[in-house]
Order: sequence, then structure tokens, then C-alpha cells
Amino acid sequence: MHVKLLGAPVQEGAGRRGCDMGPAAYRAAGLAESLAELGHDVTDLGDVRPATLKSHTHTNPAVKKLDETVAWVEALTEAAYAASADGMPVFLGGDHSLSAGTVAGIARRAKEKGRPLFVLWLDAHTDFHSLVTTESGNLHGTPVAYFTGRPGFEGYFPPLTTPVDPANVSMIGIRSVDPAERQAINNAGIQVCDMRMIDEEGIAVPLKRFLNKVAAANGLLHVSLDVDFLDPSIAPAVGTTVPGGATYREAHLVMEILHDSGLVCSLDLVELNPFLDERGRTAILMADLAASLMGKRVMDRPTRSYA
Ligand code: B3U
Ligand code: MN
Ligand code: MN
Repeated sequence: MHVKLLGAPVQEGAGRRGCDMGPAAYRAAGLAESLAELGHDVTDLGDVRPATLKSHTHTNPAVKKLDETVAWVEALTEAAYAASADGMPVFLGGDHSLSAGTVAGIARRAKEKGRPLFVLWLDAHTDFHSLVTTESGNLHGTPVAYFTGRPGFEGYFPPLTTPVDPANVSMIGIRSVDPAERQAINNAGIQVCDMRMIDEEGIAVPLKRFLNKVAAANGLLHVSLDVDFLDPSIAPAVGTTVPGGATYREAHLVMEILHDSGLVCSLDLVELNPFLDERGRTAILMADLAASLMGKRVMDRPTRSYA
């Protein structure tokens, strides 16, 4: 597999500074080297740079850093579209607002390939606010609403050429949802697997259910992994820690099952804030999870088919 690493040093969407150091931390953690050791052909395309700033004012006074976020979304949409022509792009974040761009660009490419795009959102949060409903004003809380075509971004974010069907989005690990998001998620019909569901049926069952759906539709799968999907005890380097997250074993299992499925076309690693890390342990864990997704395993076992 040709793996293309793209740094997306975006920090304006988060409430705390430091996510701009994420790409450098993944490089220091040896992500490229560990993927190359698995036999992949790895190219580091360097960091994407934001588009030219344009000035916008939103009627919701809470909205923060709108101009900067729009400039990133514009640049990342184009970068993701270009990088997904062949090989597997891996976006090194950067806060989660970057996925508004990466998913929009990948969706445009998937449509050209004649394949439906599915998105697996591994996160404590649903990130389903629009510019109108966000109360914190931190735009890392909005990407899923944008790329599924929810109203409330027109005139600000780049016009969306290819919205992702909300029925093709699955969220796993959810444990912090604002009331406006809960209502909008229900209306949109996005599948949410919250921590209660994981406790009751395990993490593999809902994941495999979703992968079967992707395979049956001959879909492409984009995975967006937020550091706060993980429990803060194993992944402290994130601005918005939420207790009760995925364990080390659950997270690796998800990555191994994703690898076996052969369905993943692109990956975001987001919300790593190296300023909050402890001796690089979160960066190393995220890099290791990416390696599990790319085929690192303990023992050989027969590949499962999903269809
Ligand atoms: N829903 C809240 C909290 C949040 C969303 N994403 C993160 N935090 N990382 C908000 O601010 O929109
Ligand atoms: Mn997120
Ligand atoms: Mn989150």
C-alpha cells in the first residue's frame, strides 16, 4: 500500500492551543518508520498550508476563529481530493475541524470513483453542531454536520459538492452530546454507538455490523480517530478529556478488525495536543493504533470477509 502522510497543523478549531504541534509529534513518534516496517511504501507529503484568509462575521456571537477555520477547510478539501487519487492518505492533525475538509475532499473523489463513501467517527463527541447551534463556538464541534450537508454553513464554509449520506456515518465511543446535537443526530438518522452500547454488546459487534453494510454497498470507508475516543488514563494529550473512554484493548481491536476488512481508504488522526502529553505516550499510542490499522498484528489469523 502507498501511504501518504499529510500534516494538518490546525489548532483554531479547539478551545486550547497546541494541536498545531500534532504532526511534528507523530513524526517524532516514528509513525512513518513503523508503517514502512510493515512493508508499506510511505511518503510524507509535509504539512498542508491554509488558504488565504477571508473575513467573515457570523450572527452567532459564540463562533470562534471562523476565518482561520474556513481557510483550513478550503485547503484541506483540495489536499484530500488530490491525495486520494491513489494510495491511502493519512491526515496528521490538528484539531477535528480539519475533518470538515478531509472528508469533503475524499467524498468528492469517492463519487468520481463511483463508490459510496462511509465514515467511521471514533470520538467521545458527535461533532454535529452547525455554526448556528454551537454554544462553545469551538468549530472542532462541527465537521460531521458540515460534511453531511446539514444547513447552517452556507456563505461561510466552502460549498459542499458531495455531501456524505448521514445513513453512511457510524459513530463509536460517544459519551458527550449537547442537546442540540442529540436532536439533530436523531433527525439525520446517524447511527450512534455510545459507551452503554459498547458495555452491553462489546465494541466488535456494532463495528462489524457497520463494516458489513459498507462491504455490501461496495463502499469506501474513511476513519476519523479523535484522541478522546480513548480513555484519558491512556491518552492524556487532548484538550477535552471525557472519562469512560475506549480501553487500550478495545482500541487495538477496532483497528485490527478495520485492517482485516480491507475497506479503509483514508484516515484522520485528530485532536492530539502534544503540549498536554506525558513523555509522548499519547502520540506513541496513536501511532501504534495507526500501525494496527495498517496491518501490525500479534499472530497471523485468517482474514474475515465482510459482505
Ligand atoms: N460539543 C461540545 C464539546 C466538544 C465537541 N468536540 C469536542 N468538544 N472536542 C462543543 O464544544 O461543541
Ligand atoms: Mn472530535
Ligand atoms: Mn472528541
